[in-house]
Amino acid sequence: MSKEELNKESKEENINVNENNEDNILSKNEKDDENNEENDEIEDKEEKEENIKTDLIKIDKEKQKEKKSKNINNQLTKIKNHTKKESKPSFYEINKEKLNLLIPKLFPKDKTSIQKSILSHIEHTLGSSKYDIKNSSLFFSTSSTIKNILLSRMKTTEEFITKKGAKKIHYMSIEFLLGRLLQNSLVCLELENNYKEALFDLGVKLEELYDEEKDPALGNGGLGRLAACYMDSLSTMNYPGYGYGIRYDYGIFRQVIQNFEQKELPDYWLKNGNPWESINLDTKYTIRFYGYCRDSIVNGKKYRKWCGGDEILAIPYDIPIPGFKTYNCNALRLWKSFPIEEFNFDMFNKGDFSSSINDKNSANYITSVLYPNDNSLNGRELRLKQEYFFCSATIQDIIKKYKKLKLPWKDFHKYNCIQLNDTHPTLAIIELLRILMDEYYLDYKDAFKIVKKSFNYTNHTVLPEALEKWGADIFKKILPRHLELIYLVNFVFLEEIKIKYPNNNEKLSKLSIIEESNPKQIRMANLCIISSNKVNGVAKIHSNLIRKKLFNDFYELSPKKFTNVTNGVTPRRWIHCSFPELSNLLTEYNDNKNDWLGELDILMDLPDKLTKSSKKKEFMEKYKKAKLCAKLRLKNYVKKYCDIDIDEHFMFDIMVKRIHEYKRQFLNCLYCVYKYLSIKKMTMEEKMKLNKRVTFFGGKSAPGYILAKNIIKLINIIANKINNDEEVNPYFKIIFIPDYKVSTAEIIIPAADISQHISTAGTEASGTSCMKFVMTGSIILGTSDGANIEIAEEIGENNIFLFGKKVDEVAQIREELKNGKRNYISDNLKECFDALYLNKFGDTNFIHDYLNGLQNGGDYYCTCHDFEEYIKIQEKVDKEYQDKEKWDNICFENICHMGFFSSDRCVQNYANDIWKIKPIEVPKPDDEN
Ligand code: NBG
Repeated sequence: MSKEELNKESKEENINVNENNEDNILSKNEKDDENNEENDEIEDKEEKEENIKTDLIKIDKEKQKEKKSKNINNQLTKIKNHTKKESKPSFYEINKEKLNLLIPKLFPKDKTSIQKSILSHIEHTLGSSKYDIKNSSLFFSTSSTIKNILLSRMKTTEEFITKKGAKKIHYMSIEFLLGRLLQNSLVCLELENNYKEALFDLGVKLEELYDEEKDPALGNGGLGRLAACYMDSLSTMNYPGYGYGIRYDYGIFRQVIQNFEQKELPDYWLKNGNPWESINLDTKYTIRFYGYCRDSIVNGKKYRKWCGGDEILAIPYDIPIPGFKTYNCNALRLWKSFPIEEFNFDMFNKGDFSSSINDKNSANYITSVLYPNDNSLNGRELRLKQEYFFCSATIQDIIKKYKKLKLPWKDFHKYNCIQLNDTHPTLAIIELLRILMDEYYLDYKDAFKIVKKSFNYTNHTVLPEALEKWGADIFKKILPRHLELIYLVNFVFLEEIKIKYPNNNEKLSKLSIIEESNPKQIRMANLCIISSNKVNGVAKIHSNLIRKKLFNDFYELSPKKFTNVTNGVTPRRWIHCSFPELSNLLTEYNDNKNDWLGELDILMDLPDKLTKSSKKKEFMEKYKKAKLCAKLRLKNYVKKYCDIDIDEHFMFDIMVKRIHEYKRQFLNCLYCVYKYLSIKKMTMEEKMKLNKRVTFFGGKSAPGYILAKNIIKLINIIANKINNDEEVNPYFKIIFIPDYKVSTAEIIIPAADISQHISTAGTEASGTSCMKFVMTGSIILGTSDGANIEIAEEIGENNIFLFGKKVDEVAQIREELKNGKRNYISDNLKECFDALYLNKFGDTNFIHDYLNGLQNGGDYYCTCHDFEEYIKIQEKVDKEYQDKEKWDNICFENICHMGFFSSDRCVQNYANDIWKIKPIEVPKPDDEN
């Protein structure tokens, strides 16, 4: 923009509108819109009138020149009225009667109609040849038959909840790790067996089609997967809710292991299309970046306006989210960025093709790639743009829907509740504030009241490196108006604090949204807490740490704001889909009813029922076989993808999660070193008594996280040595499974006998895979951290292997280390370190600096302090596994006591305590037969 234009733009604008008040939902801008529409109409009419006038005058001249203009005016009024009445009826109005008959019934249930429907999609949706039908097209067409059902249910659900005037929850998350959708959808619709049969009749195994689906891996780890589980449970529990996120073209990278190291490859999940989404071209929002702010005068009052800069479009892709055994089907709305104009034709015509598509490309970049970071911040400009992009689109969408209700602003929170899944969607707070103040002219006090009543914030980490902070300088450049508003929120808040704590600068600086560094930093969590109704942690211990440590000053200020909702996972995916043999068995012995999948607590009575009816033994025999199936599945997978043979009769010991220092894969790795060195020293007799074990690792490291990548390399080097040592490999093997993601988790988790969750106490906010492992029949070897603690409470301390320093002890050790106390290194640990220093497993020089650090006060995660206890508990595990019957029994009892960890319970907690929303059951839709 030229200087002149800028000056012209920045001149104060003088607008006159009627007195605005909060109850007046139509504000100036809207009135402007209406006025514009009215003006267009008037112009149209005027044009018509003009023509008619001329015609009439002609007639007049020819026939009755003496007639007065009065008559003409009469005529005109008539014609005017006539044009008004002539407005065209809508498509719906014309076809009202026919529509229900014409829209085909979309619910194929019997074998033939399922087959017909699939084949029709092959021919007509895909345009494939029936002479050469591949599994990939069968997958797409099968999914399309189901998507059709879900789409119409999704529309019915939306219409129904709008008609009922229900309050809705908008769940905002920058990640949704959905996993494959075909099987889950069939399970929800209770059509899995029907489809199995229909396809089998055509010579196709449904399971093979499941494998054709690419994982929509639009997340990093626990946070994104939790969002996906909550979407599933919201629909299942009939809560009116929407998910809002980003439709990345590239989700998390594909991990391959080359020369023992992680290599990242792009994973284009949309390569074969996505049968589940539908683009909604009727909905488009403009998103602005950069630009400047200026004053404008409305009704003699000064308002701010954000102008100039770049604009791009946000267009939604909707994915229907079915619930289990319900007609309710919510929508997950993922935004994709588009350029406002396709490309610059002028430049193209002048032959500058690459510049002509520059704008298009830079708009497309915004949603092209997911940042591959878990529990850490990547403070890049593009990431901030992604955050604002999806916040602005979401808030505009919520406002558009609310405006249709024609209700006053002050009631906004009675119809809408917005949950922030961590701080990444924080800008939604400021965006709502901005729109209310700058576009609807509410004053700050009223606008902020609405904001505060509408938002809630879930914290997912206490790790300082993961707490989002953004430099004020980058904000000023990209989001200048938002920066002004953040300063305003902070100013008003701190004024209140000054009254509450006079002359207390320390308090002010701790509570402030702004960290007074150079450049100034914006603390997103503080902004969230100040602007939210409720703040929650994700497990008891974590919520307490938030209250007592991380956000203690805020907690003291408003203790009631802080609450806990312990995480959970959906039993549909994590028991039924991932371990069908177990699921079918539980159903069989639950009087052939699978209601437990929708109400996990039902299983609580199963052990007693089996004992009473003397069926326990029979059941346990079948349970053993089911577990073997799961282990064989993993064995085959490992053979296929790692080319290593393993014995399914070994104990399967599994640790799969993102690689992170706090999760302590390194501790497990050291134990593997210790175990190897011990076996090497054993006599044959001693070896014969060993509990045979395969230790599995899996997980990705953030591409820039050097230490985590070194840990992956170390695991692979040690595994290579051990697996090729014939003195050791009959008793012990190590497998690193590459590219851990939702679909591989579904194969890996049910195969475990023991699973490891060994984070330093006080670091893992909750953890959710621990729940999946217990639900599918393995025992946890873990620390007193995150959800492990509550799992122990539910299943009993004797049914879990807990070890290691507790959270208070960790704090004490850290204090001592800080004060220069030497770290405790046991003889066993020293031996392991020495083996690594001497490169006994291969070249492990890359880890030597880390080892030096650990011994010299750098053991922040207490790996060395927990090592001896870890060895002891591992020995206990080996010993107890010898009594396989007892082991299986514990696993089964544990499965039956996991009801609390169903995500259905979680959404119920959120709904009752935080969102204050009620379930609304959608009746069977008209268009289903
Ligand atoms: C993760 C925690 C996990 C927790 C999930 C879901 C982030 C920032 N946090 O412990 O590390 O289970 O969130 O709550 O990814």
